[in-house]
Amino acid sequence: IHKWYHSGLNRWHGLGSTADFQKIIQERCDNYPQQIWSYSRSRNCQEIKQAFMSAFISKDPCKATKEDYRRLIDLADPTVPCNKIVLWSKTKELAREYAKPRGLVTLEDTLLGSLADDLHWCGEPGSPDLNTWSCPDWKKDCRTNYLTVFWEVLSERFAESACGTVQVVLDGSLENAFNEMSIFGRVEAPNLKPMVTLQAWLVHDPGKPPRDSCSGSSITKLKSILSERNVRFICRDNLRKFLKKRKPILNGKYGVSP
Ligand code: AVW
Repeated sequence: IHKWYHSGLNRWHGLGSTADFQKIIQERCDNYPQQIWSYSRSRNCQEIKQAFMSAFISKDPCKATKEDYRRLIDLADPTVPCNKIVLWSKTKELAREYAKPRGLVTLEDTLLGSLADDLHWCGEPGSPDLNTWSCPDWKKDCRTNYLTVFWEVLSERFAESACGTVQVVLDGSLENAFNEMSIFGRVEAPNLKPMVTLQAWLVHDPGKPPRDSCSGSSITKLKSILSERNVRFICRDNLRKFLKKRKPILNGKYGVSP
């Protein structure tokens, strides 16, 4: 039995904090593109980094609250012009490839989204350090972990702030392209303002048969959640065809086959 086992730092089932977390946050903040500062109010990177760290350092990693991130979010609230937001669920890479050449914005393009993109973090009660051994897993440990709560609060603000037409890229190769347990399903869709239009794009993995479509039951569920909120809904089944016309080269899972 190793020393780290006894320290308890390895007790969680999720990945540990990303090495050099603070340094990465600082660098990403300093290098965040000037021309899109308008998507967030502040650019005091020192202050933002400190607010980020103090949200979770020394705290129980399973007791994250929205309140913990309030100061951080207030420092760099995501604000995006109408008609430019692209949401996603299980389709991050494709959504970004769709958004980028069109000047559209995913959460990862806003300041806080870009700082935290693909990073992991958690602290340990009574310690000034990050736990680099392990962090709580959503399923196996606790839902109120700092990573999950961060994406929830940020996504909530992002969706609330949206105006005009909002787009969402969903994976039609899954049984349920719309999943009520996802952040899109439980946080973003239910926080869209009345009178917003949501345009869903279903994407089908070229190697797999389509399993869900605009007329499938998961999309019907999404439609009913939205109609209760007076959000208009449009659904299209073929994002890949649309992408092919405008941008033929795509890499990765959703790539266009030769
Ligand atoms: P998912 P969701 N970097 O693919 O609908 C790292 O099922 O739940 O999609 N982790 C992230 C990031 C990121 N940039 N963004 C979200 N996560 C976490 C935010 C989060 O815990 C965007 F606006 C999420 O549950 C999308 O419209 C999971 O990774 C929406 O949330 C991805 O699960 C995608 O969330």
